Amino acid sequence: TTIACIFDLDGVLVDTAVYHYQAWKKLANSLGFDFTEAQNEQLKGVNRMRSLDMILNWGGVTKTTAEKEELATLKNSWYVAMINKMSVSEVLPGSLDLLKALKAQGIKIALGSASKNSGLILERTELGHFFDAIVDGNAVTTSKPDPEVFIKGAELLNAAAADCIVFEDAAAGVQAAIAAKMTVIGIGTEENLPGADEFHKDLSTVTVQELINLVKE
Ligand code: B16
Ligand code: MG
Repeated sequence: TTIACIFDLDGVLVDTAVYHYQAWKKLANSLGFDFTEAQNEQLKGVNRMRSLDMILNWGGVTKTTAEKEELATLKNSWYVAMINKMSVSEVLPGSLDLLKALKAQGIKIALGSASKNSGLILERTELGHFFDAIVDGNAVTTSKPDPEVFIKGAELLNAAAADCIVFEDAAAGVQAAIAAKMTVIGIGTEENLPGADEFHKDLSTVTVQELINLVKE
């Protein structure tokens, strides 16, 4: 078997959750309510408009569609200003080594992210050249837990779902990978990521041989 790997971006390859948190908090505060880190956890893997809906709901605030578009644009402008200053130092432990090892063995690599800002993040962190295919929030119509993002990634890599391994840090993303009938490595704990096939704290403990064995099973 030849395996193919599909990586989530935020929380797996880079740590952008802190920037999402700061930008959403600023927006919530401007609307007169607070936003906690626990709430931010629930937004992982969830797309921008759906995240805004959840936040407005927590704050007990109702907005029109046009107002929501404006609020999402405002939050994104703050977020983009922060990720614009990102550097290679913000690549999470083990990411670079695993990507290099996969490349060295000729294993195909795709991105499967909900973010519409993946291009800028990959550029600032200098990870873009590793990917044979990029599927992000600009390329899909349905959000995780829908499997669309991973199914598109596999198609672009010319890989069968059964040969694909997804790396995910969000419950919605693990569910999406399961729905796509792929093997999924949870970056986090079994408690937070029910249904994943294996769990790792970060990519530093993942080996290519382990991935090949997982798919052969
Ligand atoms: P943007 P991932 C997701 O990225 C984040 O986990 C989630 O918190 C964020 O709301 C979403 O991207 C959309 O991001 O506003 O930049 O389009 O984890 O799927 O790589
Ligand atoms: Mg993620």
